[in-house]
Amino acid sequence: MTERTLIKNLAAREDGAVTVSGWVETIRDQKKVQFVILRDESGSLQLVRPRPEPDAETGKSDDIAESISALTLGSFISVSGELKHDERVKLGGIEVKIGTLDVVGKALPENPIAEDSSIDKRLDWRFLDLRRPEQALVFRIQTTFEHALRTYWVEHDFIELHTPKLMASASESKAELFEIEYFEGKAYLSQSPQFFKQMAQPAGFGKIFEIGPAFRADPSFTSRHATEFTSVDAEISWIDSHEDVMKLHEELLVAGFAAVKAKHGAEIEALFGIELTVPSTPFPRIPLAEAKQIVADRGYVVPRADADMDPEGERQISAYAKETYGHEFVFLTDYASSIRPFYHMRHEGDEGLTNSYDLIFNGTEISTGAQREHRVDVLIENAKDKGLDPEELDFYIDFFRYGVPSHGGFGMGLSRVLMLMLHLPSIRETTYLFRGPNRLLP
Ligand code: AMO
Repeated sequence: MTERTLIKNLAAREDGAVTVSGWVETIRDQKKVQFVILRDESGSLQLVRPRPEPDAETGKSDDIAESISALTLGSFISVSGELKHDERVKLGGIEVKIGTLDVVGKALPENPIAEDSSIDKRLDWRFLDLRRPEQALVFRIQTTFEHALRTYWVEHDFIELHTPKLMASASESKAELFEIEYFEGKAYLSQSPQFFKQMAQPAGFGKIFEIGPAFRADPSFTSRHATEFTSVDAEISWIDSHEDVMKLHEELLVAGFAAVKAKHGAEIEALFGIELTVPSTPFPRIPLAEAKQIVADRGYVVPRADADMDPEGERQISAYAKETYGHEFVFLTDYASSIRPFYHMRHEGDEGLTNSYDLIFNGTEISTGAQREHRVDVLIENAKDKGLDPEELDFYIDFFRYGVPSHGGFGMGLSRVLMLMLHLPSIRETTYLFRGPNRLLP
């Protein structure tokens, strides 16, 4: 391992010998002094070297000066030298005087992307795009957020699962299913861990979670859809209704946001200009039908009365929740059974509605949750009602034939949460490597 000090730790060190490593951000190759701004994963630093008098015969400075002159932007270098605190240095009041310089990975001179390059071009060169400090921050935030969720789950006795991503059938809409060759037959890429997270309930696991990939053959090019995304899922037994799932969901988000704010609040403010709010509980809850009426009263009519909220409807109801409750989150509840999957439990005494919800955050849906139908005869009827062949779903329906507790859960898109948390325009900015209808590289 290269012995190196992270740039962020230099300020607290005393003057003296250090080794720093990173990539070249800028070079000022002056006659008398050479300056290099070095960046590593923790910050940036000024490197300096007075240029020795040129050789009388060759007119050249020494080897180090020559290699500084030959440096290209983006090259990875390792430098040993003398750390010096000096208030006059604008960049953090410290600099390192170059003693030795090792060019470990030389970059081609032309950077294929610039700050104003289109998102598509930036994604073509994602590894260079990710060198921007705000991009690295997105993934530090993601790490902290996931860690906080896991900590919550572990402290509350959840079991972590890794369900298979190769499936024999669809778990969500058949229209968004990727079919692949599987030896002599066909298989499908998992759209959601839905069936297998539910299976943990008759298995007696009680409470489970998974953070894993989900695939949707969705041909759209919106800012919120990917063909592969990371789904955050939880499923719990012994619930009375979807209200219990919403409570869990709130607590998890509070834990996640509190951890992100505590660790990255200042950086988020500096790099994204956002003061992160840890949501208060309970989040507002509005039945979908009422939400549509509220939106209509604001002058926007959701195109189809029997359909889900559309993106503009989501923005409008979110604006309403912000104005009325001062809240960035809002649960829309009691979706019509006509627009929900067969496995959502329907209202006792009103078959037309389900014990389900969508969670809207800053104008966009981030999650769907529900109480599941666990009574096998009702489940079969609901499947038939949706035009599904219960025989095709027999492996799933078997889960309910040998005893199962009441249960429910939710699925939440990780990149969407981050996009909306940081007010970024697209999940392309908050997905490490975005996958869409026309993007499989890099
Ligand atoms: P749903 O299909 O609503 O529900 O998906 C849950 C959440 O996953 C995210 N998501 C997506 N993110 C990026 N690109 C996509 N193409 C995409 N599709 C969905 C969204 C969405 O809210 N099985 C149920 C969940 C459950 O009931 O437990 C399900 O998958 O943030």
